[in-house]
Amino acid sequence: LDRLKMPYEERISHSSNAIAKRLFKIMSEKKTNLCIAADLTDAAEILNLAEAVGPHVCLFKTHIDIVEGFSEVFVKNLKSIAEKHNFVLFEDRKFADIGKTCQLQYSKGVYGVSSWAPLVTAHSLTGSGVLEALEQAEGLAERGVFVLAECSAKGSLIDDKYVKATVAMGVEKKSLVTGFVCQSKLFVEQPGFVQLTPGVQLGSSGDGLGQQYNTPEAVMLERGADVAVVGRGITKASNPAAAAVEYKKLLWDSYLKRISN
Ligand code: 5IU
Repeated sequence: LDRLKMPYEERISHSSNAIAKRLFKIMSEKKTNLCIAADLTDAAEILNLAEAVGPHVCLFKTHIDIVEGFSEVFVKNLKSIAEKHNFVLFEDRKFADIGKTCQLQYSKGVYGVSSWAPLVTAHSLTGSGVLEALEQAEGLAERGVFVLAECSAKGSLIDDKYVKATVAMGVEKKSLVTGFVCQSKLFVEQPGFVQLTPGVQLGSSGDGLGQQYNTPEAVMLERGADVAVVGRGITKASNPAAAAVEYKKLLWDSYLKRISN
């Protein structure tokens, strides 16, 4: 079984996680494997971005703690745009504490992430108790976690042993784990898991703060991405909707090329 050769819709039956199944279905239906990193700090601008790029993305990735103007109404509006355009809200929280603390951070506090984001990220650093805790927390009935296995930043301290142990930990918890955030083909024989790869931008190799970029073709064809994350390549474009269409097309064409040969 090689996930890289398998169409997304065929992978639904290989997954044990409700959000991975939903994601594969959305990707096949909308013909997009683009995740937008909506790293804007103004709540109204985030909603405008969601309306503009919504038809072209499968995932809408937020860092809710950078938003100025957060409110219950903001969440309600974001949820309704997600429903209208059929994409999944994804809070990139990168949980990294002991399980109990992560559980509280996920479900309580100002943001109440577990009530509106079906998908979040977590580090494996503190062990599988984090996954256990996120699974048991109150919140949406269907939920998924992307476990962070590799980082796009220059000088990341993650080594090979950590990467292997992370994938093993995630595979053990397949009811909850949607997939892995990584930069290379780590689990080609596990078609039920999704590879999410950030660090994608055309015409730039980095941001001067450690971020390293690859092209859409490179992440899809050489690095094994299933879903590519694009932030500033779209948000800083003069026309974000047009940029989203361009990235969507390049990513989808690369996917079609990959499964056809
Ligand atoms: N992100 C990365 N690299 C990683 C991980 C997360 O860039 O290895 I893990 C996040 C950070 C940001 C988005 O929210 O993905 C990338 O945004 P740009 O395309 O603007 O660099």
